[in-house]
Amino acid sequence: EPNRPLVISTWNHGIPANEAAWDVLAKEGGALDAVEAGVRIPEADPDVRTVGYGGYPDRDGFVTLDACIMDEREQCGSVAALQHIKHPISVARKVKEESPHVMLVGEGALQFAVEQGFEKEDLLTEASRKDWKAWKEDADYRPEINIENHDTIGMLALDSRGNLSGACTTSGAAWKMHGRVGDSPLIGAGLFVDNEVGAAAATGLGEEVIRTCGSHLVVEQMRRGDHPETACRKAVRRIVEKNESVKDIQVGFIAVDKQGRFGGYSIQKGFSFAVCEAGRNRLVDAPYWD
Ligand code: SD4
Repeated sequence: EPNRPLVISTWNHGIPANEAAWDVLAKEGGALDAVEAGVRIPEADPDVRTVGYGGYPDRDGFVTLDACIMDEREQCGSVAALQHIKHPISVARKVKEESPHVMLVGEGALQFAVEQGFEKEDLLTEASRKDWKAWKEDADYRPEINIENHDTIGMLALDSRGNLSGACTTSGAAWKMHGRVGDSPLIGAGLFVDNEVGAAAATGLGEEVIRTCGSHLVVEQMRRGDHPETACRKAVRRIVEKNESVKDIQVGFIAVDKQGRFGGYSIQKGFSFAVCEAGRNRLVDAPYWD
């Protein structure tokens, strides 16, 4: 018997996000609607400083958002370096459904969003502006591990019909260079779904996930028969092998397969993911390489 429906997402902000996704799944809604509804929760929450509204700006003070979404037909949509729109995941879905393209960036993505009826807003909250000002005092860019135990939200759902979808959304690395794009909006890096096999998502230092095609790698390992946790561990191992030292690098993966088995794995201690199955939502500490 496959274990479904099921939803899994990164970090402790995954708990309230899973609840919103579960509301959709429990009513026999589709995985795509579930993951969109789910990640919209941290996107709108000003206290989540790494996703959407209230997210940390880049080094020049601009909040620039990255997001992508992928469904059970392996159709996908993505936006990168998008400003002024609170729900980049919903713009990404519109790119998938209302444009002939997969990915829109920067000004063009904003233009498309406005055409689609999204409202332009100021996403830089007073709290994030203050932290940015404090950072500017010595402007030291050093990606920190597990900042406040949250980062990107990646979410994967298996619905009651057995279909898989995924979503990934972030404000990216705090104090990044203006124009920097991370792994989160890149299909195959921050997110990948193959409805015959499984789905995977990544969080952490995007540059490392991009250079290993992290989420695609996890799905391909599952295709070869690996359990989702083993598949995540092998993607972590690849990153570890490509770096002389991973002491200052954190990357975490989550994955779910077609049977509803799931798992996660990270380089460092401290990564957790939220799983909701049979209506029970809980936080799991991921195993790690160390
Ligand atoms: C990214 N994975 O943009 C995202 C989130 C992050 O440090 O800020 N990582 O790389």
